[in-house]
Amino acid sequence: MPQPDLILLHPPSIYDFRTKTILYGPSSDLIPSSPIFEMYPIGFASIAEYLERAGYRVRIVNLAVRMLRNPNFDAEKLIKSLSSPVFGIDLHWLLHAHGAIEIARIVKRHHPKAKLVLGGLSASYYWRELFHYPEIDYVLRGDSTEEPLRQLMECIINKREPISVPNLSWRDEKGEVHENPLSYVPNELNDVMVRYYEHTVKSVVRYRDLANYLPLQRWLRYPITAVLTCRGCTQNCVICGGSATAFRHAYNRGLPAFRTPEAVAHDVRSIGRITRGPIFILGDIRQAGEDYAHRLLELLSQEKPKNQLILELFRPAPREFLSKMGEACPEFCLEISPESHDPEVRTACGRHYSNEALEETIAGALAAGCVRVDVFFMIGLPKQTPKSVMDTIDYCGSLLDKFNRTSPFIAPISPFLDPGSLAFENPERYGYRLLIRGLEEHRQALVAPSWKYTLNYETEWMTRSEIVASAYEALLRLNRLKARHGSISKEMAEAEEVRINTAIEMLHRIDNIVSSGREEELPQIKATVDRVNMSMGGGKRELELPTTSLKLRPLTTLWSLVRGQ
Ligand code: B12
Ligand code: SF4
Repeated sequence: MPQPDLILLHPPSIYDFRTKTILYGPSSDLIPSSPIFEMYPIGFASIAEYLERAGYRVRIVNLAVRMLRNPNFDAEKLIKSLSSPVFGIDLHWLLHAHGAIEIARIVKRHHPKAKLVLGGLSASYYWRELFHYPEIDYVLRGDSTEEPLRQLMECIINKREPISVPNLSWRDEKGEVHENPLSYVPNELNDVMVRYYEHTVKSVVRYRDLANYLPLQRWLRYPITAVLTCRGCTQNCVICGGSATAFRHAYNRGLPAFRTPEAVAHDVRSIGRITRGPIFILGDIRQAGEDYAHRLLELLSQEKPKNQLILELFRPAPREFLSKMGEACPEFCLEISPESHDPEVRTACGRHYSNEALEETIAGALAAGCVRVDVFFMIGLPKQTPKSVMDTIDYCGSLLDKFNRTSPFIAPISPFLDPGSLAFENPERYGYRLLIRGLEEHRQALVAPSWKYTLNYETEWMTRSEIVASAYEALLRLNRLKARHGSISKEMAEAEEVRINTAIEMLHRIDNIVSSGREEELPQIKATVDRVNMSMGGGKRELELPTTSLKLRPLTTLWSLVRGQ
């Protein structure tokens, strides 16, 4: 097997999750990942494809998936066996802060001469603090690192100081840290994310290595994929670290950069060659304007993908537009996030629309053939009290009364309020109290025994304990509501009730252990805590769309498809 020039490693959220007793809570209940957050950033695939086009060999190793799939898998042994002049680790999501640094230490222990680069939004935000860890040689900042990384590779291989590599912070031979300007922020994305899905399949075949490329533990059973429409965002949701303001201030992006409708449609086509699983087109397709959205829908209707498409709306849409969605993507699924039933709370979050507009959109989507509208609410918002959370659940009941094929979901903002978000940067202004700010503090918080102690915030209206208690109460009530409406089966509702009640019991046990300082008792409850952590919650189960039996094409067929293009 050829030696790679760069190995990209995706860490588990917490490195030693298999030995520690930690109650993770519902943070990953509404995404396909487990609480170990094993999904690697899509940017890995884009970086790999771009660098290979420039003549470098790049390999992806998803350590988190390997560790989840096999309890005896020895991550350190694998890292030791790897050979490459450069290793990259993502610290895109802050909740990988523990795993990323521990993996960095292991890499340097076994490969002291290799160079180590970190990247991703959280690495960009915390780059200065990252240099407190002596293992880290480079941090590549910003949302677009393909070209800067190519330049850095060239410098490393030719043993040149990377003084002119944009977006790079680096440590020189004497240990001094330098900050190059964050100047590479492209407005066009035509040269990146080109055929990167095909490229990923090619790498799987070349390295005979499906295990390390899997984006999720359960991916072979439920091969959901995502297609990005842009980098950045037009919206300003107060709690989001990927908002327009966060991108401007923390990542130097003035305006979002959009992929062309043709590139997005191409991704849908190439994914269709690989799998029949659902495809999530990320971001409201109207962000770049109505013309863009109509062009994309036109291309999708020509494409006639066999995969079910999941589309997203950031705000309500008129019936005419929803009908176009239905014509272009028959049996599509729609996602919208009003955050709260209370328009005052919604407005405080930075979303400005009424419940009437929301309901008119749901009705329009269902009339247009949408098979399911998923409506997402959150806990831990500005102006939101515990009572307001329960009122949101009552509102979910009224949505279920009014509409078939509509699924409301609720989750707490957890474990972290995003760094870079308006609320994180100006907590008092939005009614937040930040309990943790720095990178090392977040790393330590991640290994606290329950998510109550990991939460990095509370609000003027809810303490940390109230956020946790409201979350479990809301989940219990919503589960019962759905069972009463027949939108989930009796068995599913019963299993979820048991799961939530066990989680509450474990939360109280952990509180007692912590308050009495008897941490040595934590291992006694590990088996139960792990069962709660790893059992699939009702929300995740419900969000899974039914898939046809042939979900993933055999690798040999995939290879010929990729080569034959
Ligand atoms: C798409 C998306 C998702 C997708 C992820 C798809 C994927 N596999 O990447 C889904 C819906 C699954 C998702 C889930 C989550 N997300 Co999200 N997501 C986004 C979103 C909307 C866009 C991200 C994007 O477009 N990236 C563009 C692609 C091309 O680039 P990229 O993957 O980021 O990689 C580039 C750079 O980051 C960098 N890079 C990344 N890694 C590395 C590594 C190295 C070595 C180098 C050099 C460079 C580098 O270079 C890449 C190429 O240029 C942003 C919001 C926003 N407007 O940006 C939130 C956002 C990134 N997500 C966020 C969060 C919190 C989450 C969750 C933790 C939420 C949760 N509790 O469930 C989970 C984590 C999932 C997991 N790991 O298992 C926060 C992150 C805040 C923070 N700093 O921690 C954001 C900012 C906003 C938000 N709240 O949604 N998310
Ligand atoms: S949460 Fe709001 S600001 Fe963040 S990516 Fe979604 S729409 Fe944009």
